[in-house]
Amino acid sequence: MLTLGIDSSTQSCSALVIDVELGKVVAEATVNFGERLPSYGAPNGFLPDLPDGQVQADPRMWLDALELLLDDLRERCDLSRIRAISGAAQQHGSVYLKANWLEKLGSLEAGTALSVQLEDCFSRSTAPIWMDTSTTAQCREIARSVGGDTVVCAKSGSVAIERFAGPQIRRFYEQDADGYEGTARIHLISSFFASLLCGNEVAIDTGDGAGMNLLNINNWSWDADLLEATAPNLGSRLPAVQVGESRVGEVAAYFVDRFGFQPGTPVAIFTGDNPSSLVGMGAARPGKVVVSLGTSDTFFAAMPRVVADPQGCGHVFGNPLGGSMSLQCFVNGSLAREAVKDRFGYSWDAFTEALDKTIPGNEGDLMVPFFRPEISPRMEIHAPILAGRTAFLNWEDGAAAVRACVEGQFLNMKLSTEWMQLEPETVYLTGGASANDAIAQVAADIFQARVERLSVTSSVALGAAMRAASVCLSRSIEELESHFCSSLPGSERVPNDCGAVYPEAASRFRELLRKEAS
Ligand code: ADP
Ligand code: XUL
Repeated sequence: MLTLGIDSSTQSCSALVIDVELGKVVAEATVNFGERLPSYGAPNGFLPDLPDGQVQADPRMWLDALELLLDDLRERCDLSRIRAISGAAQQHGSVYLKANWLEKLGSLEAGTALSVQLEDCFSRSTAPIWMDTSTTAQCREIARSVGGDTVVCAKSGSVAIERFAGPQIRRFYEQDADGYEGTARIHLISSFFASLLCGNEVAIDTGDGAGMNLLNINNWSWDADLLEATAPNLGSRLPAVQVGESRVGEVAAYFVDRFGFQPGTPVAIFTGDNPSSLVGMGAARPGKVVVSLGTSDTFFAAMPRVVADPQGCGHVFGNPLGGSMSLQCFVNGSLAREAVKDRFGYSWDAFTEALDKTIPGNEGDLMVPFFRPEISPRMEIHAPILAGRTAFLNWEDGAAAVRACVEGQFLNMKLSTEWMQLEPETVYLTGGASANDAIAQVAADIFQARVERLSVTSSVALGAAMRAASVCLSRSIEELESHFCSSLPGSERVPNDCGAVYPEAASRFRELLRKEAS
């Protein structure tokens, strides 16, 4: 019995097929946007260097990637054997569609690419994604109109925040009123994909929906005040909201004809990449802390009760298996590690060697590794802050720079997530950089916790395949976790006794942040 999980992330689109009965991964495929679709001019999955902090991507690139992905996958696996499908996407990105989308969706023809058939359906040619920081004014306007950020946070689980879809929608409405008027439907990337797959309008789930500043987390429905504060008649432009345990349709004829899926294959609602990873890491019930080292670094956990971040940087999202989850997102994740790596012309092996040959605390060389504006904490800077020896300050010591970057990232993560009141004994690592043992060791040392990695590395796609099995085929989550969420033997990292090194480094780090902010 096979199920398919799809993950449309920032830099790539991936798929995982699992055999639910045998407890095995059957096939995997991944399409990197920059490598496979260079004509979209998005080497890291978004259009570089747009003005005013805007970060956007062409949604047709995501459609082409989905088709390449399914073509690759069908070479490895008979897609007619798939019995259920679900998926996830990078959170917060919004897709703007005209009224003709609703007609086109139901009449897609297998002979022509999705990107071509849907070309006329976009009322906004590029979609803002989670890295966008252009909406500070709109965040203020929304907060002011509902009674302040405390109210926005109590309603939506987060203060009004730049990358969330609501402020992005408001900016579109303000800057292009005609474009907004011509928009019949606004989807999140996850619900856009689910709608395509079903050939029908599909709801937004509570996990991804909570990343919009529009959903009330107390009753999981659109909040009338937030809708009104964001843009006129917004409610009529949004899909419905449903919980993560919803079956939302059957695979559309387009995918049956084009890729050989079985007609009638059920589809479970899609969610955000982080909520999906929560499931894929076997962490959907409270007790585990997950750190994902992808394009963004994220720190998240299922929550027994909802607590809000007093700094206003953290979030509460719906947990796809019920209840809620807390999450903190760090923009300066993999791209910051890559910036240091590339500055010294290192490979990942050389980067790892640099970590191995330097010592905890980095002999005092410390970095606030923000190469682009950060959101946890909010800081409008474009270059890292350094403190330490002269060679380090002058970027002449590659090894020290590498350690300072990685230590700075985990010190910041530890300080920024104190509000969640979690003192993990084990941190579960996932995402592209989690395979790196030297990075995992720094995480263990700074959190003073065991670090484990799972055998399946693509936790977002795995979570989607598991949800498909649970929602559409009634398989128990406990059983799925026991098959798919076991630790990779030998991958555990145990913390070194670092004495007062990191508490002291954390105080110096906090001081550097304080000075920069003042
Ligand atoms: P996303 O899902 O956000 O698109 P991934 O979780 O797939 O991202 O992570 C991709 C990132 O992983 C790359 O940008 C790269 O920086 C990082 N990465 C890949 N291999 C290594 C490695 N050996 N060490 C550290 N980072 C790595
Ligand atoms: C979470 C966030 C990112 C994106 C992309 O709030 O903005 O983690 O989901 O991975």
